[in-house]
Amino acid sequence: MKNTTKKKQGGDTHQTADKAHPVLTTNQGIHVSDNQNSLKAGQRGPVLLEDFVLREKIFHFDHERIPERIVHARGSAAHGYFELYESLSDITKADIFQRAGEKTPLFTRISTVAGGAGSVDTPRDVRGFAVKFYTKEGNWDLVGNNIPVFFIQDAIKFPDLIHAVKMESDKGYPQAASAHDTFWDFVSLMPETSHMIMWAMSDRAIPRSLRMIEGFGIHTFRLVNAKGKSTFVKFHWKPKLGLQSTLWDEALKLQAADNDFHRRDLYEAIDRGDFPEWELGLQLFDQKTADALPYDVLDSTKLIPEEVIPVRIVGRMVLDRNPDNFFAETEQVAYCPANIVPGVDFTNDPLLQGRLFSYLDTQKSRLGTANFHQIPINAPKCPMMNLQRDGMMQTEVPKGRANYEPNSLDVAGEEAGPRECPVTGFTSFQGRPENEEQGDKLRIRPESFADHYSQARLFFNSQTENEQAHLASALVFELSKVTLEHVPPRVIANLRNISEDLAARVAKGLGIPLPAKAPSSKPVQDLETSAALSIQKNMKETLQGRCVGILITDGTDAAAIDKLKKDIKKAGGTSKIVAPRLNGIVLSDKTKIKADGQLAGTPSQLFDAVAVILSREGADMLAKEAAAIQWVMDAFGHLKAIGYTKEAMPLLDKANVVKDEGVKELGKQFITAATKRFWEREPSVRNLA
Ligand code: HDD
Repeated sequence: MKNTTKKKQGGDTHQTADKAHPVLTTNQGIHVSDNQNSLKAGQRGPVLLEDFVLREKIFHFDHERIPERIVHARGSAAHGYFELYESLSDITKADIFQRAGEKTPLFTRISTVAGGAGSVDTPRDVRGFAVKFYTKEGNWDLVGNNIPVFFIQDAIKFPDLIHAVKMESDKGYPQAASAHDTFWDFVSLMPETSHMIMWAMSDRAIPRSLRMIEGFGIHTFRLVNAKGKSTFVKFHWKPKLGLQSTLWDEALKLQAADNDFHRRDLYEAIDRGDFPEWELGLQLFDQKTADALPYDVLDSTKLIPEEVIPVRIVGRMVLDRNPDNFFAETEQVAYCPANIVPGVDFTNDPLLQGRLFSYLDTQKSRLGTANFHQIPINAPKCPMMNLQRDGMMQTEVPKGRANYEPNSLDVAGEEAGPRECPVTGFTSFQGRPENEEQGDKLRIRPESFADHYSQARLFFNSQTENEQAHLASALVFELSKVTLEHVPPRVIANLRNISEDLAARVAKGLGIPLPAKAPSSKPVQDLETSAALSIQKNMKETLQGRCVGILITDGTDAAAIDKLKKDIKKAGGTSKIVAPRLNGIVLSDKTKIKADGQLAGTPSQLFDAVAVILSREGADMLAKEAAAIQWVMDAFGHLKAIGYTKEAMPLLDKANVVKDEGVKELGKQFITAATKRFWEREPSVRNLA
């Protein structure tokens, strides 16, 4: 289906005269004689309406865009597979979890939430993490985020939340940013957002790479085995490259340096065979355990710390193929939390229940037809047949007249169509204890959802000192953009329930008095902290998946570049050469090389660590070049390792680089340093809240 330029059957008639290319045709298959000029009445005459080649081309172009997703409009995706490590047949009958070593194809899309399809990759935002498994029993979509909790508890608040965070409806800005009036107004009035706000203001929301984020299914789901026994489950994706984020100043500068930083990073990694990998982890627990927890497992603003219920690793996801076509695949893919397979089931989480309605509905309008499941990226890879018929853009051609059942057409020798199967068919789990509590119809939040602060406090207290400072500074930044003066005090009044220290730091950062504490409907508990919630405690000291920028210019020592590149490669990293000129850099041995990036367009925030290899003349020259000074200064300010040759010192001095643990002469020590960030440098380069 994909190859629209394929040859017609029956010989060579679809080949151009030079035989090098297939013949260009209209959508009706008519050969096009001239794709450069429209049909005119005479040489300089008007264009003729009868030019069907022109009309078809322009008309098709006019309709190329479809409505973007109302949320998660900007995303990047890849094909891959899931490989199971061990059979889970005792826990679930889902076919995908039966046989160790078996691989299931999948398509994963990672997205920002608030920005439009053309917005940048690196705003402060939650990242969507959606996986479509093409299992033998049909498609299973695990549609999660990179944060294990959500802003709200009930789906009825979702349109309000999204309206508040998206660009303000009168002004049309800000794009892809939560730092504005309406978002914080909403947050300040909705204490249930407290926990998620801690995550969204933490470094989780400014990831270094899509390959270095976790994914979470968020809701409590169920796994059901062949005997009908149910086990609660929370799904986790753990990146093999470890967790890593950027600093806020770095993220801001990345927006200017490369709008497509994450998309490019994912694409290039897969393209060079450096396939991103995540392990699938399960938190499994029974009803008794759920009942004993001090929070409700049906409440999506709560997580279960890994220290309380460990994450059992059961398989891995490898993304090993870029999409062939962005629109056909990444744009048209339609995930839906309601797509589950036998052996997986929902719970009564009211946020999940609302989601089960929303996705199919939005997709019918976004993709314009009830038949969007026929689009190749959405179609299951197992047999699919039913009696649904017709509708816009129907591409199947069902034979016969069996579009209803029961029918007895087979008695007359006709095709009778498919029938239900009680054995393999999906059956809903029976006996949810939550259902037994049912009584009157109520618009109410359960009392067990009422503690909005204890887990927010748990998150804040689980962060390192740096991370807490980043979080406080992020709140100061965001609230500084709020023009409604009554809103920041209300936010801080809520923060006082989470941490008095945090509230005081934010008030000080904004220069306003500490407001009275907001009332809390439940006493706030001091829950045991969880190291798993910190990024810094879970970063991997590695060059794998990381890139070192090497700044050179004319006269740079050729052997030094060569050795450094080899050392980086040996450590599993990649490197890119940056120079003031792209072509014809003349090295010490008079060889000429081409750089990977020109200095002005390749700032150091694009790299995880940097090296500066210069001749003395080169260093003196670059010490007068603002872009070079900024390059080094930013690397230092963003707490990165800096490797240097002695001759490069004039540039480092000009950039005020202080020789600390992260600043090393080129060699082994630099390679080790390049695997880390130097948090201890931060107080010397930045005043944090
Ligand atoms: Fe949603 C898209 C994740 C709550 C309604 N959502 C969407 C995507 C992700 C999530 C990753 C993008 C999928 C893709 O790449 O195409 N959404 C979540 C998570 C939630 C959540 C983790 C809470 C735990 N969402 C949520 C609620 C509603 C929606 C409560 C509505 C009641 N979400 C949508 C949607 C979208 C969507 C409007 C937009 C485009 C689409 O579905 O296909 O239906």
